Amino acid sequence: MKKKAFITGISGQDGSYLAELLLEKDYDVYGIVRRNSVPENQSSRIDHISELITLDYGDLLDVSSLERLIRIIAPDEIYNIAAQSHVRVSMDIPQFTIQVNALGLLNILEAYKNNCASARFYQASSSEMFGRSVDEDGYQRETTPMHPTSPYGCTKVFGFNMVVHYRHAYNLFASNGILFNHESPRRGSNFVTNKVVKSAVEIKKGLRKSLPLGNLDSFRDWGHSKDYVKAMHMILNHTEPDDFVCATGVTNSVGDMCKYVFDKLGMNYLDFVTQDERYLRSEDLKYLRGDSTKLRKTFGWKPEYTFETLMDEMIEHWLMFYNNKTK
Ligand code: NAP
Ligand code: G4F
Repeated sequence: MKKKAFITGISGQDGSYLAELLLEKDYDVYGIVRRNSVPENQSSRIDHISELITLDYGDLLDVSSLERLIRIIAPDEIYNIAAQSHVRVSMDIPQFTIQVNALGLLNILEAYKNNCASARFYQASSSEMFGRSVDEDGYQRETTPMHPTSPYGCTKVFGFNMVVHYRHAYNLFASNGILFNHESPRRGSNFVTNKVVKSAVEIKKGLRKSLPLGNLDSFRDWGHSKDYVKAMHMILNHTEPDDFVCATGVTNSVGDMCKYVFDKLGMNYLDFVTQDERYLRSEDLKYLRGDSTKLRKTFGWKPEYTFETLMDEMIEHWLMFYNNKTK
């Protein structure tokens, strides 16, 4: 019998790559999408697999939809990938972020416990939970204390702890992937990597003159979403429920990333990048570098993409996009 996977956030960056991976592994893939007045706007990442997956309307804030679908589908694996995932936006809409990421997580945990407790449950936890903490050797790992610096980070700490609590209290196979930043051509264009790459290509094509950014001095450990969804599947197919950091171990500043991208396009980023306080955060997380030794030792996971090949793929994507547009 084919395994059944239920994915919240299937229309997002990770959800779309995860759905592709699970189809390759011969799963029946189910997912929820929120009602949107322009459905085309939210299905662009999964249009190419729409005939192969089963989509229903659902929302983390609507317990009835979660209960009903989990009961009817009876999935083997539940991936809770959905979230209000933008850290800066969580400072503008903190209550909404907490409702979706914290109460929404509780809604789906309850729907899982009450309707399909023999399934396995994955929670999309985040390196943003570490916030101000860095271990003495300059890395964050499973044992690093959590001191989040945003409403988003606080919701993810809540979600992480609830998953651990439900695992112990109700004997559930519920696991956390603590994923560091991961990107791709499917990344929302208001996250810094895709914003920089898309804008740099637009500048190269004469479509814009400058690139306003916020803090250029923060460091992130950037990997590729395709590598990270493989880790999600490994974590859920382990012999026991557990929590794992997934990261490349390499960190670069936003300024380093701008330099790499503009250099690749034959430009000097200092000629185009400006600082705009609209993109500064009231508190920014300054430094992330993950130690994923536990994941690597347990499953043999290692990323196929480097920072450079990730950026190259994103640059290639936007070059092709604008080349096709002007044909
Ligand atoms: P994303 O591209 O923003 O996708 C988020 C998905 O969640 C979208 O499909 C979105 O649907 C859906 N969603 C939002 N609110 C929902 C709700 N109330 N009910 C149902 N669905 C809802 O995010 P991502 O980069 O793929 O990240 C996936 C998950 O990993 C998120 O939980 C994020 O917080 C976490 N994470 C991401 C990273 C990273 O670097 N990418 C790192 C660590 C953890 P709409 O399109 O309708 O909004
Ligand atoms: O690309 P970002 O918005 O990602 P951020 O805040 O690190 O969050 C992402 O990674 C988390 C994992 O650690 C996920 F949990 C979360 O869901 C999301 O996927 O910003 C990265 C850095 C920040 O320091 C920000 O201040 O880039 C800096 N930055 C500078 N200028 C900017 C900009 N970020 C954005 N989005 N836009 C700017 O103009």
